Amino acid sequence: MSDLDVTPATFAQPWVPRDDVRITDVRAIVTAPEGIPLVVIRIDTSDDGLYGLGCATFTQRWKAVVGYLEHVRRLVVGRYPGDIEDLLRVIRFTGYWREGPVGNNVLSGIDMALWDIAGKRAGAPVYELLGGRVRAAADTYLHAEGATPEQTAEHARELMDAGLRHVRIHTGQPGIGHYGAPPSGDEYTWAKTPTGWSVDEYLRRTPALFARMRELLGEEVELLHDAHSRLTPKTAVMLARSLEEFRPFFLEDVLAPEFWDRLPEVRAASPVPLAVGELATSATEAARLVRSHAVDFIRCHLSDIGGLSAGRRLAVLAEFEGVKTAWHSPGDASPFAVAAAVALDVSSPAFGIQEGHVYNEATHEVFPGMIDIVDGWLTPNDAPGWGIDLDERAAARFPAGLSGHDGWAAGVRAPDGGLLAP
Ligand code: GCO
Ligand code: MG
Repeated sequence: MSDLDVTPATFAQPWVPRDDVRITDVRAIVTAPEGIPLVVIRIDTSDDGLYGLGCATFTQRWKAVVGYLEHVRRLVVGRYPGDIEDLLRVIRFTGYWREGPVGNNVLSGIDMALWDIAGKRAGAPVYELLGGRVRAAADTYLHAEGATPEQTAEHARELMDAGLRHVRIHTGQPGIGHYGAPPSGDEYTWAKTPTGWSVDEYLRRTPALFARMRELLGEEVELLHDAHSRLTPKTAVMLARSLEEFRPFFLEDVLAPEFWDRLPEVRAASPVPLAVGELATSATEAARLVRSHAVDFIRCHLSDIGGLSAGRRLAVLAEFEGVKTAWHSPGDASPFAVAAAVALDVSSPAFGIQEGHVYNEATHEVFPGMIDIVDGWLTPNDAPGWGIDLDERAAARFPAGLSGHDGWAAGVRAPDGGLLAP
C-alpha cells in the first residue's frame, strides 16, 4: 500500500460511533515558563469550543516529540474522540516498533487530551470516569535540599511548617554535590574531575544525613531519598541497610534501568521500601517491575509510558500485587501530567504517595486552573475534564530552547573522570 492509497477511511474504526463529534485537529504547543521545555498536545473537535489537552513532555528531546506528531496526525483527525483505546492502539501498532519515550509522550499527550474531552462531554472530572474517589486528596512530598545536613533540615522544616508530612532529603558532598543538592563547597583536589561524584563519600554521607534529620526533625516526618540510578546492586544493599534504623518511607532509584532485574535481590536484603519506575519507557516494562516483585512503590513518569490509560492499568496491577503508586511529577511534567497523576491517586486503592513540584508564577499564567499543593495535599479539580486550560498567548511569551537538563547530565562524572548515570 503506498502513501497515495491511504485515505482517512484506512484508519477509521469498523463501527459507527454513537454520535457525530469528530477530531478536527491535533497539534503540539511547547512552552518553558520555568525554563524547562514543556510539551502539551491539544486536540480540537467539530463541537464548537470542545477541545482537550494532555502532557507530552520529554523535555530533553522535545523536538522529536513534535516531529513524531506529524506522523500521527492523519491517524486521529476525522476519528470519534470517545474511542480512546482504539485510537491508542492504532497509533501504537502503526508505528510497529512501539515502545520508547518519544512515541509514548505523543501517545500520552493524545491520551490525556482524549480523557479531557471525555470528561468535558460527560460534565465530570476525569477521576470520576475512572470510578470515582476512594480518598479525598493525595498526600504529597516535596524535596528538601541543602549544602549541609543542617541546611537540608532547615529547608525540610520550612516544608513541614507549610503542612508537608513527607519530605525527600538530599545533601551536598564535595564536587557537584549529590542529585538535587548543591555541593558542600570543597572539591577533590586529587581527582581527575575535582567536581566529581564519589560513591564512597555518598555511602558515608547519606546515613549521616538521615541520622541528623531524625535528631533535628524528630520521628514524625516521613523521610524519602533518591539515589538517582548511581549504585550497583551491592552498593544499593549497603545504602539500604545503613538507612534501616532511620525508617525511610522509601528509597528511590537505587539502580539504573539496565540493572532492574537485580532489584528483587536488593529488596530481599533490606526492609527499606524501594521506589522505582521513572525511567521506564513503556507500560510493559513498568508492569514487569510490579509483577517481578522488584518494587514497593511504582513511580513512572506517566507521559513516558503512554499517559493516563497506561497508568490506570499499572495502578490496577499494583493493587493486585500489593504494590503502591508514587507517580513521578517533577518540574519537567506539565500541569496536565500532575492532574492525571492526581486523578489516579484519588481513584486508586493502590495509592502510596505523590511527588510534588512548586511551579513558578509564570507557569500559573500559562496553565489557568492548574492544581497546587495545599497543606501537603494535592486535590483534583471538580470541573469537567482536567479543569485546566492552556493560555497560548501566555505560553508564547516563554519560548523553549534546547533542554538545560543535557548540561546537567553531562556534568555527572566520577572523580576519575568517568561519566555516570545522572
Ligand atoms: C525525581 C527525578 C527528576 C528527574 C528529572 C529528569 O525524582 O523527581 O529524579 O527530577 O531527574 O525528571 O528529567
Ligand atoms: Mg527520581
